[in-house]
Amino acid sequence: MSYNKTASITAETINPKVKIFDYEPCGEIARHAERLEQEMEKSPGSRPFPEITYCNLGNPQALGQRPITFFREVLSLCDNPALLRRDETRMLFSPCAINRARKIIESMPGRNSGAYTNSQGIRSLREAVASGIAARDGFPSRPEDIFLTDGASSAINLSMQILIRSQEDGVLCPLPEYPLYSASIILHGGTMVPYNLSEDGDWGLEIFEVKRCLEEARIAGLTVRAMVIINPGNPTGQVLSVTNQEEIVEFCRKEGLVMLADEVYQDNVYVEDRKFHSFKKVARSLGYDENDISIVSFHSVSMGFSGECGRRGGYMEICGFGDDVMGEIRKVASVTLCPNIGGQILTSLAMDPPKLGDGCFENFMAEKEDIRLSLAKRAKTLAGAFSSLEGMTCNRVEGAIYAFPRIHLPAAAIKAAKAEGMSPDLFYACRLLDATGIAVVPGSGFHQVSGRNKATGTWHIRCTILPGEDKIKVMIPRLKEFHESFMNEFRDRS
Ligand code: DCS
Repeated sequence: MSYNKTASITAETINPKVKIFDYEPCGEIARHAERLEQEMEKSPGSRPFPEITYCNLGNPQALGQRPITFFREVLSLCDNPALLRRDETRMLFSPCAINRARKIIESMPGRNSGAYTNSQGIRSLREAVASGIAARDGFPSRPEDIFLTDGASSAINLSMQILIRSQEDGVLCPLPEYPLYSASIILHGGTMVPYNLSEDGDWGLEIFEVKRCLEEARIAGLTVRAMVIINPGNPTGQVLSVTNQEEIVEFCRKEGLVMLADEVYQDNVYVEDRKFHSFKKVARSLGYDENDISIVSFHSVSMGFSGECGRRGGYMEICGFGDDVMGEIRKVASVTLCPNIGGQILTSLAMDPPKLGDGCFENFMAEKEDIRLSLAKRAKTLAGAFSSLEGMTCNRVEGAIYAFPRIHLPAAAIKAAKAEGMSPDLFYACRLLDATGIAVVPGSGFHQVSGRNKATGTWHIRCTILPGEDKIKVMIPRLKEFHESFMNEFRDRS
């Protein structure tokens, strides 16, 4: 590869913040998997497995999840309104998709899906989202408070942009964390203040731990401005209890922290004894309104039953900021002109889906429930399979789309990893990929091992539960066979 050392930008002169962060779900293992895939294309049969199973990303449709018919029908009609004037359309599309598409087309600038829209998103689609939130929570929601965004990622970045003034500003984030947070905080010049989730307590959030981290950060001179909570959790898969959520709300309110509630997995809950409750609902149920607490909630069409992550749709709802601040946020949003229209449409459909009495309600519900039930089955099967392996323990996958088992690696494996200049979990993940074609993310990619973390020295992998049930059936014996041979190779022989 050629490069120019005298170029006006080099690895030495690039913005140093860019070099500090890493983003492991698309990192080392993903690159290695792609290399293997190319190699296998060139020489089929060169590896002892037929294909790469990409369990490193939460990418539902890449792993076989089918899109919801109603969503795709509405999207196609919005993109091709000429179809609405043709007779065949009534045979090919459901009447409720046709009606919804007509309504949406009416509200698009120039009745065209290729125009810039309001920077906050099309008003009628924000109304749909607000009405969906109100129906979900039983508390009002206003379209003025909704920003439609290109996935939750852009909303999270925008929040960091407006919150972080300097390195002295801190943001509390869970560990293990979803690494978008550390990346975004670093890029915006702030300081991440990690708090540990408790693996022994089903990855629950212990408020005394958060308090300890907040106090330490304040002593170190930081102004802690916000607290990130991911519920259901990534990579940890826990669903917080309402009591726990109430404690968190009380804590943020007393400490004057903005709550950044990442709720992108709200439709991915699999166990009977846990239910998703939005933080806004919990705060309102406690009697707190926007004068008492500021909450920014994030949601997305990437996960859940829609799984439309490549469409880049999502929203944030901002409650408890003054009008002047909202004006500044609108200005920041306007710099990128507008979120993409397909994502806006999908977000409105996911939050305001067909209702009982609409022609396609039954079909929509059947497709949605099919996906949820199958994911629940896969969550249980994979967590069970990991737990059954020697030296592995895996907490219940209550929600989200990942199993996060802990591996108790033999000392010889840790030594071998060091010799290769790798962290032990990366070493394990590389070996697993080479032997089975299964790509997972090493736990250290979620910064689960930090200097302050009492779990230092624990090793994990994150494996998505998204491969279809048939694929999982094939994956598990391969996983077992690999693990046994790995443990035999490195077994402590003291
Ligand atoms: N928040 C959480 C907790 C996430 O897990 C993700 C995606 C996002 C936000 C951003 O999603 P969108 O921008 O697509 O709405 N999680 C990635 C992951 O960990 N693997 O694949 C996707």
